[in-house]
Amino acid sequence: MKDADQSGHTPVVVALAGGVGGAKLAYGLHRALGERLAVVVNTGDDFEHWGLTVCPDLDTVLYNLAGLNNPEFGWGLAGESHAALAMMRRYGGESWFSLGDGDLATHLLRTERLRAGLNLTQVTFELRTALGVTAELLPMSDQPVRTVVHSDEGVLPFQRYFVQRRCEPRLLRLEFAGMEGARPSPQVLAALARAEAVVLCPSNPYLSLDPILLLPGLAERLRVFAGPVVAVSPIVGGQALKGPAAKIMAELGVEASALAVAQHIAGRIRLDGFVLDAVDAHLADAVASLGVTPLVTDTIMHDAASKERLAREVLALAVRLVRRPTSE
Ligand code: FO1
Repeated sequence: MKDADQSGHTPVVVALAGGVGGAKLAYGLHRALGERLAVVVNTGDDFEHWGLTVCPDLDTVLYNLAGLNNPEFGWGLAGESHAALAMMRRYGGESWFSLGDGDLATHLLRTERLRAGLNLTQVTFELRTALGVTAELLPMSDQPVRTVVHSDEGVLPFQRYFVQRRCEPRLLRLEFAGMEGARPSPQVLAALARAEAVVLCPSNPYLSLDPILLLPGLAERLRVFAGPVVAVSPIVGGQALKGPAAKIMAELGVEASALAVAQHIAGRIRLDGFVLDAVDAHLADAVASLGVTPLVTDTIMHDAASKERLAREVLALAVRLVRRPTSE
């Protein structure tokens, strides 16, 4: 990988991310790369709420990159008030999804701009620019894809399953409605054309990464991508650092382990490198037997310094994995 691009606007790393775990590494990558980073974000979690278009994963990455996120939850804004939510509750309206007052402004503006005819990529550009985020922030597609959970309690739209039902119903299978008609946006394809490495952030492989990787044409594009493709495990010691990944894997009949994550991703795309936590060091040989170079390190990101340190280790792995011409 070359050093910083002199033109100043060309991202050299494309990161694929979902919610909180992905946003943490995206923050570290942003500190390391500045505007040489493009983050492609899952939109399968998006939904309509209070008549507004809400994009939880996009907003989680946006707020993290801008340094505005709630440090406790990882999603939402720091120091939020909830006056609108309280009033909605008094009216007997929908109050299961905790929208803060500041966050509400994001959804109001996004919805207004979408209704004015902009697409989600254009609106997201406006939002991230206004918040001073210099990395490209790209929804995976401008066509709606909606994650639908088929569970033992019936069919649930994603946020109803995740937030309202706290992932309690047993997951039978996932559906990504609209996937067949969706395409990676031109900006995503342009970012990949400029990129020298692709990083899969430690996001839920089933809920957050699959919607991106299953976009028609995306896996094929990654297959011919010349640079290294590196992923970071969201599973540490058989547990998800955040969210229901381990529970979902068990329900899908897959052992919740970093190795299973590597196998899952390597089944979708060409994977060159995989970062797993020191507590999972015993799985490194099995990862290597998949033809994937393992890197064992501390993957827990608890502050800005640890996010940047992990990001720099991931980038160093990618540099090591740049494929040399066979004559060398
Ligand atoms: N997650 C919750 O568990 N409860 C909430 O009430 C909630 C509200 C919320 C509001 C805005 C936003 O951008 C995200 C929010 N999230 C909430 C997180 C989000 O729904 C999930 O973490 C992701 O969709 C999964 O990646």
